[in-house]
Amino acid sequence: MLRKLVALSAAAVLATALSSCGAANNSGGSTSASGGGSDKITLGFSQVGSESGWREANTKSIKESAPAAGIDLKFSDAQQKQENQIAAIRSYIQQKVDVIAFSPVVVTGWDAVLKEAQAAKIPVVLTDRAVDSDPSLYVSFIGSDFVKEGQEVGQWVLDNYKDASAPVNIVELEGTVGAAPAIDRKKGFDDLVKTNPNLKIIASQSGDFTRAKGKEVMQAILKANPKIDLLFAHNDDMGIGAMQAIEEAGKKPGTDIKIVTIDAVHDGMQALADGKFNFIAECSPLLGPQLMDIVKQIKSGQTPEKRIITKETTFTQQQAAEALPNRKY
Ligand code: GYE
Repeated sequence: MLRKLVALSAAAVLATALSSCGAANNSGGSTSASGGGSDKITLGFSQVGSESGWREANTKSIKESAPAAGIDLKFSDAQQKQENQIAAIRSYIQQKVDVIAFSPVVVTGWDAVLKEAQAAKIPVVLTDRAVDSDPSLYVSFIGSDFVKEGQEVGQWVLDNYKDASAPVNIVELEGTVGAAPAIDRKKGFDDLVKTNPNLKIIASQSGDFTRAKGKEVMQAILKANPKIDLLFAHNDDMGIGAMQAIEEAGKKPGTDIKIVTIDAVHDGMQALADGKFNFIAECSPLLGPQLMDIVKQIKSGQTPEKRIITKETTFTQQQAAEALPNRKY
């Protein structure tokens, strides 16, 4: 009996191995139909770009978790351009992938391509960032609550300046114009900070979520404003770019100008542990395993939850020093 079972399961393993071989050959050679008789799932993923440490960790998480889940991944990087993402999604529709997932660079302008995917009966999963399209056009949306992240930073500012008698001059470096995390983090932060009339946002400009832009924009803001007390950057990378601008202007980041950010990627956590940043609200990029689970649920006929919110925390300087050795990204 036992021997028979072993033989049976060995045959099953062999059959699976053969069929996934077939799938690998098919996906390598042609762009016509996916599957080709195999049941390996094909996922087409359109990434925003490679603008930040967060994005790098997010890409790594997706690229590693697909093969681990036995999913065939087609990946493309849109270089922060919506037209590239739309072209990538259209190409996945043509290739008849099983599921399409993407992290939308901006909130608006997705209706047409999402309707094309729906007409082709290809389910779409949003990761990380939201769209303003009708929710019936996608199956599920996994990612953070960006308003909450902005509020967490805003609350730190409220708490740390509650006794301020003189005006506190705040600079805000916003993310990519029209992107969900830029809109929501600004709302969460500004609405809280406005409740204390001593806290003044004297400049608020986009640094496109990159280090280079963060530095360039901060240089100009520093020239125009002799007194800046605090910088809120919508991500660590812009905070690090701005930190360099502050140092080059002869000021001490973390002391002369306090810096609060969002993400908690390695370089941001290092700056926080070093006393150059003052507070970070975490935004986890490790969405890969969850995305693969959802793809499998969809393919097995289950209905995944419509909105899955990532769990995250916040870090002070001391907490960053403690957490740094065990961080994965
Ligand atoms: O915070 C930033 C990245 O959409 C949550 O995009 C993501 C943001 C992240 O460029 O670093």
